[in-house]
Amino acid sequence: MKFEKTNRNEATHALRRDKKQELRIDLQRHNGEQAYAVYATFYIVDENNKYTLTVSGYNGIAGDSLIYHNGMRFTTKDQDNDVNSGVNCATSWQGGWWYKSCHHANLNGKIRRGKCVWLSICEKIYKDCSDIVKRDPSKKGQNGVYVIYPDTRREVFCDMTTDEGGWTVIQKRKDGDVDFYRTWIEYKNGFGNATKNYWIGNDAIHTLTMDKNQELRVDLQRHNGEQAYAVYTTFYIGDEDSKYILTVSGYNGTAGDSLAYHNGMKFSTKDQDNGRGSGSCAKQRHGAWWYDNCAYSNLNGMYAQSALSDGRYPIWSHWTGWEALKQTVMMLRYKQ
Ligand SMILES: [Ca+2]
Ligand SMILES: [Ca+2]
Repeated sequence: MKFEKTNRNEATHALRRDKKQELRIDLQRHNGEQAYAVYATFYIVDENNKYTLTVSGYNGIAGDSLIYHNGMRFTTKDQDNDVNSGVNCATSWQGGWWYKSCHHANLNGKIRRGKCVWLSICEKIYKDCSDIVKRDPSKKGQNGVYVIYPDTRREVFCDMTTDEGGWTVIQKRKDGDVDFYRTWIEYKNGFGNATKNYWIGNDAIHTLTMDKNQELRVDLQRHNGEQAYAVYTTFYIGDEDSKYILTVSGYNGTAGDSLAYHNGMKFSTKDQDNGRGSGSCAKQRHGAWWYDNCAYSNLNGMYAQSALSDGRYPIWSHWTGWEALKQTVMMLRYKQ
């Protein structure tokens, strides 16, 4: 189905009512270059709910400029439902759209040379590290810090070498410079710095995995230098309302499966205990994780400068018991 200029939102809603439609967007630049974006999930609700947009499962070469609009209501020049309190985005950008503050995509806007209607093309905006490699193959093999936009602007480390590269690092620990014993809101938004020690943020992990088509790789290193890894063919977490509930399965690797125990668990922090056991596992284990009662893995635990043994440290028990690990990396990649 073509996605043409239209104000027939009722028809669009009716078409999407069964929530089983995919969306394809075809774009052409003034210089003739073409690109496309496909979304596995696309539907809007009825007028009473201002035609709120649900979109996810991007694939393509145009970049994901629509995810910015996910969850937004429709705005026209005579009805301002955007989240920009200063202006009506429809008036400012001469269109009708699921404006936020205001847009990354603006396909109903006035099309003029030099006016950007799909930001990820105009400004080379990438959803994740696999999007970077796919759209810019020269980055293959170039490990480092990149800017991506899974939900909002984030600096992350991209592993562009391991198993063909394209991995978005969501957790990284190299030393004790950054304190990981933090609050719910800090884990929600992310903290640290992309070169050495950081957590990308639970909202970002949710957005990155919401199409349920990501694999997870965990790389671990002991203080004596030994390394091991675990790969999971299925990894996604729910949104904040679900307490970022974890779904993980399909283990393969050398480290053993220390996440299986945490499958189906909610995330807990020192100030929000969602674990099923009595007491706060986040406090007992000095970290933040999908604790049950309590943990077989604890990669956000207290950093140790040597191979001390205690459940409060960053551990992966199926590999080395309660031995504090020196380095950890958790990273995601879109499954082909
Ligand atoms: Ca407004
Ligand atoms: Ca508890």
